[in-house]
Amino acid sequence: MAIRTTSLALALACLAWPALAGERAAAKVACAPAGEALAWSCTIEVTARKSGEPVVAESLSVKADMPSMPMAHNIPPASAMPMGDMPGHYMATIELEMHGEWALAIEVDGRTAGTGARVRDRVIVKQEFGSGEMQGGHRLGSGHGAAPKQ
Ligand SMILES: [Cu+2]
Repeated sequence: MAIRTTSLALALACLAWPALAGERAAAKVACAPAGEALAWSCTIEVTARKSGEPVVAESLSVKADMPSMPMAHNIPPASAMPMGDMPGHYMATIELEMHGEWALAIEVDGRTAGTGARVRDRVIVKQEFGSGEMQGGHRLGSGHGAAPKQ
């Protein structure tokens, strides 16, 4: 019973969150092999969901986990660095432990480039990581519609 009450309180807190926090974030992620096995170099583009403005982050981290293997991996979050003078573009190197589908939890705290609205959010982006070349989460040169699941 106590657990039920807690989850209800959390659900209400989540509903109230966007109003308290200003704008929510959207993220686009593209990853390429970084040279070492299972290391990936990812570019992350963060925008405010409503206005579409780029988000200038004070902090931005990426935590990778495998949706199909809860508790199997515990990879520390990687911090992302801003890319040159492109507002809203960041770069992070993530080191995974195996191929397959990973969920990247992108935690961002910052402000939009134009109006300076506060953006503090957590965005989950799922990506398939394999040995082939990828773009936008899809394998290139694959004859099939979807990459095989493990
Ligand atoms: Cu795994």
